[in-house]
Amino acid sequence: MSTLGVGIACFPTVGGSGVAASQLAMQLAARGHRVHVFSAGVPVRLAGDGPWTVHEVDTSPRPPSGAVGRPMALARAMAQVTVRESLDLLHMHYALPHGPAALLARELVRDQGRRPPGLVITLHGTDVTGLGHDAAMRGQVREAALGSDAVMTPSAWLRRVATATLGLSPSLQISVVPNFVDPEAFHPLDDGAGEVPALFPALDWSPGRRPAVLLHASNFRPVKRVGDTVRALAEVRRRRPAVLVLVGDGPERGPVEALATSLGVRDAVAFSGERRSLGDLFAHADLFLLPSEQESFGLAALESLASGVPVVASEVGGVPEVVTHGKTGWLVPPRDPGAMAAAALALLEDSARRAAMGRAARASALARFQPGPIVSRVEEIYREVVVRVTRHGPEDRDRT
Ligand code: GMT
Repeated sequence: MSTLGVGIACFPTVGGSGVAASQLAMQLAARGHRVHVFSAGVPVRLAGDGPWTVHEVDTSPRPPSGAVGRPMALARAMAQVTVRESLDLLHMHYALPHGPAALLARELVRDQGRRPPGLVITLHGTDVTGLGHDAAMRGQVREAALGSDAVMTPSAWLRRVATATLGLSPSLQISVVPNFVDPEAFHPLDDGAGEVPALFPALDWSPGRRPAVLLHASNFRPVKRVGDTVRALAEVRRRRPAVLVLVGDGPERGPVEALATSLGVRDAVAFSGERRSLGDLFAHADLFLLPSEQESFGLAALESLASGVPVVASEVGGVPEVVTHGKTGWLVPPRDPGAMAAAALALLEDSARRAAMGRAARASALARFQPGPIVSRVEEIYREVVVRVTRHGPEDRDRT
């Protein structure tokens, strides 16, 4: 089958949409497609030098929380590369600012008398659940979805919410394409506590005495409620030794550290910052905690499942499509660190059950979220778009 020229726009930072986009870029490049990534920097998870090209553009490095600046620089870069490299389509990850930039890029290409690229957009989460509720931004998100030739969401839950929040026609096709995980990069390990002890050198890590290791990874935005992992840790430590490794960075980093100090658990919390490679840290955790207020999918939870580590998560959004309550993890009400601690303690105190859940977690990740079939589904959508755009021009969607 012929290969495609694909432009991917995403955030370079550690958040799930940038990670998902980077993984897709790498998989597509490995399948021989010509991949061009547009981002404010080299995305953290775009591993090493591969057969892709990164275009560093002056644009938003992370999901915007307020008004979006003019997306002109990104639009110009995408239009230029589309023409120069004969790209077939542009795939936007997260609606703003990428969606409006792509619409503009398509016009710039058309103005040059060249064939405009197909536009594909993945709505990832807060672009709908946050921006979609802001009167000023909702219109832009809606325009981006309606102006695209294909729309994807990572969960069926987000598809429903996007349709309702953006006032889209129920007949508008939105394809559910879940996030995927590389089972080689995230896999179970059985060789002790890996690099975690070095994060807590004062503790006794000898077998039988080691503390339980709780892990959380995110972009530390308020929606992640990272403070609840610290509150849960404090509860767990009333009953047994435990530490918490916090991976990532973002606006809540300072307040979370202050909370750990005020709860008297600062020495039991390690902030490992943003990292390119996470697999070993995940595999050495006993439990992964995801106390989000809202979550369209929960890519970090999936990475934990692939690592054979059960997940204790809020029962919100698309999380139940990823974590099966009682089988691969435990779902608790959001904003309830006490419930999260109780679930964690129950699993930590029943090591046979936790081990069985860990095996089920890995099996579920392998059965449902391997890259192969999911990337093939994306390719299928791309090809449909290219055929449609070549035959009829960019889709003129029903704007009612
Ligand atoms: O919506 C966001 O917060 C941004 C995005 C990100 O960049 O972190 O995360 C979303 O996209 C991920 C990849 O599809 C999903 O795994 C996350 O669940 C989703 N975050 C939320 O819905 C809060």
